[in-house]
Amino acid sequence: MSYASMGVDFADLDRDGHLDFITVEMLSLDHSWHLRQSSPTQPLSRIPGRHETREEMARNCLYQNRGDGTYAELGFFAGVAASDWSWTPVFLDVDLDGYEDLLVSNGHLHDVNSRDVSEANARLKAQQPNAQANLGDYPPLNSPKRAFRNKGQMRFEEVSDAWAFNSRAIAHGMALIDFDHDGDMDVVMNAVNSAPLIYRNDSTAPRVAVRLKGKTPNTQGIGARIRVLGGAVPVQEQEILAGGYYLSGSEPMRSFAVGSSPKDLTIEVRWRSGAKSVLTNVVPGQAYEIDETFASTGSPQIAQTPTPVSWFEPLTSSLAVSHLQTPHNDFAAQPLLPRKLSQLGPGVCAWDFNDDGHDDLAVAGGAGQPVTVRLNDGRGGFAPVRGELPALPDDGTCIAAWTEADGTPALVVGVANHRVRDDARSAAQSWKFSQGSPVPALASQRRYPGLFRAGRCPGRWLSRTFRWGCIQDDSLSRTRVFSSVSAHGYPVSARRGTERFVEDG
Ligand SMILES: [Ca+2]
Ligand SMILES: [Ca+2]
Ligand SMILES: [Ca+2]
Ligand SMILES: [Ca+2]
Repeated sequence: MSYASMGVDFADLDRDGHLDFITVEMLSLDHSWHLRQSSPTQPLSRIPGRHETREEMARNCLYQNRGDGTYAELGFFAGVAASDWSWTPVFLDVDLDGYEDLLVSNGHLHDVNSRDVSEANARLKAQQPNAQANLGDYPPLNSPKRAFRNKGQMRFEEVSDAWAFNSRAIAHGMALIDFDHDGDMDVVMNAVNSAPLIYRNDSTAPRVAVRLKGKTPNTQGIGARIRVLGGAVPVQEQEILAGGYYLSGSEPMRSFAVGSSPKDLTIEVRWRSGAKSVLTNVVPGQAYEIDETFASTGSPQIAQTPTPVSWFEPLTSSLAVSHLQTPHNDFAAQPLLPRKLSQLGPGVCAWDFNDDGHDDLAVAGGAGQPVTVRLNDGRGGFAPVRGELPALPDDGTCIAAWTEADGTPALVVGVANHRVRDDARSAAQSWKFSQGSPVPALASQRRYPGLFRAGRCPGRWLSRTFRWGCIQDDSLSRTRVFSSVSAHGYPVSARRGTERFVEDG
């Protein structure tokens, strides 16, 4: 979730019938600004599954509706993670190709996220304890307004300059109005200490415009949903809103892309009362006003929550494995991390540690927690392994198992090195299994087929053992296959006896 969530807007960006949405923040698209700015806020310690402590990002977040009550956050993937100090995001199909594009108002009178100025103020305060920080010390933030064209499939390209939507006036509110009555929505924004910004939409693509005449008291049809079928894409749907943008409200009209060869162009309106209007043989290039008086009657629609189909039976309680998560502020040591790495969760792997034909489960622990091994009884039950494994000195990361040539199962666990850095400590711990019980593998016995280890961050801050790779034996496969194993704990996938690991220096 965006930390400040300055503004929000909704649209079905991929035309799959489900509303997607964006929350905007303050991350800059300008590289030098990006490096100078940061929020002074300390991050929350995230508790998995608790939404009130979910991770907060100093950037825009774009949520794709999966249609099952969950969302995928695609800000970086979509190319809309940064739009400077933003206020109002507006989804508007500017080029009328059937897909809503994104416009963002931004800027601020004072760039109070400037770490340069904050640092200078802190130095001054150290020299002159009575000195007061002055808001005027922070320079104005005259960022260009931002436009992003929807390329489809949840990808956007930044087109602020190409679309001449790049004024550096400080703008907060934004509203849509068809000023020139040509059926497309034009844009107006306030500009602090100067004249408002008015952008005429010069798209020439075919369109139809729709206004609603609702029954009293909802005469503008607020909340009604308008669908256009047979236009530039099979179905377009928009809702008439009241307000919704930062201190701004738009004209209650909607514009739809017709495309070059419309087929059976139809407008459907689902009114808040449940009534429905259907208009067929719609002609492109026209503005339609649809009157609720002539709509067919109906009942208000109640959103149905899909009932999930259960394909699995949860066995979590029989595992009796709880992850120990000790809060840690990764950003204190590495302020440029995009997100925390200390809460990725442990690796897991399945292997038959007692050679009874049933794969057992091993889970790497958090800092201060041992690796947990559960033996599978083949009937859905899991029992603790005999013997104890010691607590890990830092977060367990990846975990992998194999069976040695003499038939002895072995287990290796990566150990992170970011809470208390100790470069002398081993980056991995390993055990062999004797009749299903773990026995520490002494250094002299560590006959890893080879282990490749790698850090996750450049430099020394969070080095070592966040990712491993498996390199298959040349002599067997004649090809090298590098398979990365992330800290999320994807198990190493290799046939018994064929896996070979290579350890870096
Ligand atoms: Ca969608
Ligand atoms: Ca578009
Ligand atoms: Ca217009
Ligand atoms: Ca077993």
